[in-house]
Amino acid sequence: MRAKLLRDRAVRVLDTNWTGASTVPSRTLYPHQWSWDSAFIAIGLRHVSPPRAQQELETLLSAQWGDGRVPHIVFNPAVEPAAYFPSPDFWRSSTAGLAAGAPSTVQTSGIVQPPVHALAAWLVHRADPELSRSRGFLPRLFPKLAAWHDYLLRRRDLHGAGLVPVVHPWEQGMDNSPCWDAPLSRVTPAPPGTFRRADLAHSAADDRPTDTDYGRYVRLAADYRDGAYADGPGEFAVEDPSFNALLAASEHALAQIAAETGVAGAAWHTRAERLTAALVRRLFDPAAGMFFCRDLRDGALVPEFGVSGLIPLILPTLPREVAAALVRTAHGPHFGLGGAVRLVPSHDLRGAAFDPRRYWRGPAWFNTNWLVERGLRQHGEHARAARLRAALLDTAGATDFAEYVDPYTGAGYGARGFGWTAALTLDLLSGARHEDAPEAVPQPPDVSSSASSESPAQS
Ligand code: 9WN
Repeated sequence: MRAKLLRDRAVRVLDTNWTGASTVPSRTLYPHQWSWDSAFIAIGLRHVSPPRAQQELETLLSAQWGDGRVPHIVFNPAVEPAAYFPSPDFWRSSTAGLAAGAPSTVQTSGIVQPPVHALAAWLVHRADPELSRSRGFLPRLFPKLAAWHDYLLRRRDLHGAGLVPVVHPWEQGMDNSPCWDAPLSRVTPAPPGTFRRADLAHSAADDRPTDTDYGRYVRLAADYRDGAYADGPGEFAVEDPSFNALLAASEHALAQIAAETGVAGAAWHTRAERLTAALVRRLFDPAAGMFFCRDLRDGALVPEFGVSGLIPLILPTLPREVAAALVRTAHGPHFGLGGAVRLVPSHDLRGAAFDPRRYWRGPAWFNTNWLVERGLRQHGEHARAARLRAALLDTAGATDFAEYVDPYTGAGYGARGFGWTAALTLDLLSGARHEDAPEAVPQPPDVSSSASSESPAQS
């Protein structure tokens, strides 16, 4: 009965946030369509309305740029520009993004977010394969998803190291993480009077990034825009474990999507394995038992324990000892899972920067916890996964689907009625999700660690 009530409440959130073609993360704080939010939202929506889950992804991908990038925000023209900053007149996608193939019919941002979409598309398909086939869902999405991954691997991997760097903290999605402090400190902030934040109208300043950091976000985005969104060596370039792990998981999903549409998928599995090998080689620190970010400006690892470093646990063929180390780290003093905390914090409980309520500097988020839960199941840690699942469901219900929570007390912060919190609650509640239990994918013949950005479609 409690589960039924929680499900009904979560469905209501998604109904409230539905605009007719996609779902906003929050009616107040984030009134447009966000890229990785929509992927997580589709994963939950598939249990309630597979057609809407399909449409969620289709709407996002209809705003894809000619060069393959999927923008991090698709703006709703019916929403007043002042409701969110940076607004369309900041990004100027249809003019500044012309050379990169930005669409002319819709306004978008020019940066990206983590590539969770192929994974989401595959899970949405699995929820109702008949409907999916009758609508030609995967055959229509497949070339777009393939172009999206190709953009990342070909245009972004400028150093040929086999991993995709992010060029703005907003691209990685954990915007204000202490992992960005050192690489971001080199960026000269845009002067305070040159932009007007909209987030502080809906959130306490103490919970949000500082004005100086906001000035740096603005500077990086404006410089990228003023260079016509061309990818080249910029002021900020960081290889991040979560972004690349999500890409690898989505490459595995793309292999399954390819096979479903009648195309041999092995090449995408191979590319996923190369990404997995590059992640371990470049970002795993065996002594710390943790993945760290690598700052490409100085080539050094950033030794901060952010939750991003636990996300590679979702990868099916992570070496056994690496997966075991991550499980230990998640349950050790830095993250406290199974002990001091209810949910995995976004940042090191022992770190100097830890703050239980400031944006991405300590609070727990539901999408990262959902990924850790999936990773625990992936590596056979079913009892631990079940405890985390129970804590997520309790906390989502108790906070009215908060955007993020204090990892110790579970007190909710940020927006309420938050899209992915409700959607992932639905996914965790659904018995059917076990059909999608992560499986080991067949080991491809060549798992050599040599980096390649060759498109499987061309090989
Ligand atoms: C900037 C929408 C997004 C999430 C991000 C989260 C936050 C935006 C902001 O909200 O970022 O993209 O204004 O702070 O950090 O992960 O996708 O929910």
